[in-house]
Amino acid sequence: MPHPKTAEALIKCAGPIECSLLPRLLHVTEAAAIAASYQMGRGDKNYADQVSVEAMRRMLNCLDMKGIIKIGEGERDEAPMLYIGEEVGTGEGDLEVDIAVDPLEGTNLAADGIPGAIAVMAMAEREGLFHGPDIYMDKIVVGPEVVKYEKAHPDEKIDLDAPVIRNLEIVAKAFNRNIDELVVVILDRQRHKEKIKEIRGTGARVNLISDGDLMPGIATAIRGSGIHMVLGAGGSGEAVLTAAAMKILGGKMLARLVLPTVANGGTPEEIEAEKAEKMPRLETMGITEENINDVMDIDKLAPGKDIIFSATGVTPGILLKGVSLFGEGDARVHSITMGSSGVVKFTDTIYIHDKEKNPLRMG
Ligand code: VTB
Ligand code: MG
Ligand code: MG
Repeated sequence: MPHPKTAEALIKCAGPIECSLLPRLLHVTEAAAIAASYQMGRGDKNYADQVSVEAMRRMLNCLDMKGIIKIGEGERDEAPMLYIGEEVGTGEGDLEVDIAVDPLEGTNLAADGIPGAIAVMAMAEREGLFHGPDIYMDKIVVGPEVVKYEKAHPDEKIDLDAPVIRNLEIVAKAFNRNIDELVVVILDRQRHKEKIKEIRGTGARVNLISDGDLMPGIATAIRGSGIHMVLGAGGSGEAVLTAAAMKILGGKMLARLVLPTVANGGTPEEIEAEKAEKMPRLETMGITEENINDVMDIDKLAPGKDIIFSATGVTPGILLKGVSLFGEGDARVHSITMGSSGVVKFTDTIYIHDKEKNPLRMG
């Protein structure tokens, strides 16, 4: 019998998806990131996106599983590949998995060669990931320290609708520090103007970013990252991917669907037009005008018990380095992969075709 607290015990409690697919998931995001990296800084975000989608799809189709894309590149008629509902994998074996992908998260970042672009995906057993519509989610993301604090103080809970100061007070107490020592990450968007003012009003420090609030969300669950909270509305797919990682890492996340026209202050006509276009499809997913505003917690966003997650850096970011290219396809890539058992791997992979021409290198 292994000691219950050893890595051996963790590995043995991994579910079938984690056991069979976690090592392969790494290859999938690595391939997408390397493909994207050849397009880095070339100013063509659509092409960068396209090559990562193609690479991710090719790799996914090598995996022995019956996979269904639940969060993907869009509806079938607008996305030729990795569309919502697409079946991927060889179809061999017993594994039935639901899949969330963002082959190039931060297409602008990649196209402009600036930090924070990643290739990212998650998998779980059927119905293990919330598969909502491709709209926005408003969210709040914090790390496991806060979960621990809430357990000890049941009256003090992070609340999506509470004033930012209330939530930051809880985070400050959880970290045993002052609010002005905390950092909140939020997308730099007009729709967040008031929220940014409110955060600054608490004395907390703000990290405004142009794109890519998924890795900052994950960073809230990693001590030493210097990020304590992520707030604001962004893509719902990115939010579910964040939730998959936070479920594995034991963090907390609350989120609520919101139509982009509503979040971005559209006119009543624009809001009505978006509702008319999107509500019928939302209703087929059980989302109605009555429940669209419900707050979802991590168990609703990522209910799976056998979740796996992988992200590979395209350009350098807060947790991951970018891709380095050594010539003729040889590359070095940095990733984080993790699974529900509790394993978190930071990997530094080198792919070399010709060892004489490109001997293994330290950096
Ligand atoms: C966010 C952010 C993404 O889109 O989801 C954002 O995390 C939301 O879209 O990196 P808007 O640009 O409409 O605000 C990204 O910036 C790009 O996918
Ligand atoms: Mg995308
Ligand atoms: Mg994206």
